[in-house]
Amino acid sequence: MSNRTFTMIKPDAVANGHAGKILDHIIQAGFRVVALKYTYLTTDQAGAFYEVHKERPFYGELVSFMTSGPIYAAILEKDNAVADFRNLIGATNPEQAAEGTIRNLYAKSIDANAIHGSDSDENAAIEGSFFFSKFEQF
Ligand code: 3AN
Repeated sequence: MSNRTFTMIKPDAVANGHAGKILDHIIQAGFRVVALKYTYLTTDQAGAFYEVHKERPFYGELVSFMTSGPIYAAILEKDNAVADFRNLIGATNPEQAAEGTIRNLYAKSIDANAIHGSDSDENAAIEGSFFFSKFEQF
C-alpha cells in the first residue's frame, strides 16, 4: 500500500474562494503536503489527465470545466492515503456526499465538484508525476 495520493482543488472551489479552507481541512485531517502548485490547465493537459474518461459522455464537459480557471494541484501523504482521502472528500455527486465531507461542504454539482482525489495507488503515482518532478516533492 502506498502512503501518497494526488488531489486537485478544482476551478469552482478556487473561484468561490474556498481553496484556503479546503487546504486547511486536508491538513487538519492529517495529510502532509509533499508538493503543491497553483496552475492553469491547457485543454491538451486536461484532455491527457482525464484520458481514462475519454469514452464517457461527460468527457468534453469535464475538460472544458477543468480549463475554466486556475486550480491547485498537490501530492499528499498519510497512512492509507488514497482511501482516507476519498472518505474525506465524499461521493462524486455532492448530493450523495456524506455530511462534513469536502464535497458536501463546498461542491455544487457532479461536474463542478470542488476537488479531485486519486482512486488507486497506481493512479496516484501517475497523476502526481503528471504535475510534479521528483525535485518538487519534499
Ligand atoms: P471521482 O472524481 O469521484 O473519482 P470519476 O473518476 O468517476 O469521479 O469522474 C471524474 C470526474 O468526472 C469527476 N470528478 C467529475 O468532475 C466528473 N464527472 C463524473 N461523473 C460525471 C457526470 N455524470 N457528469 C458530469 N461530470 C462527471
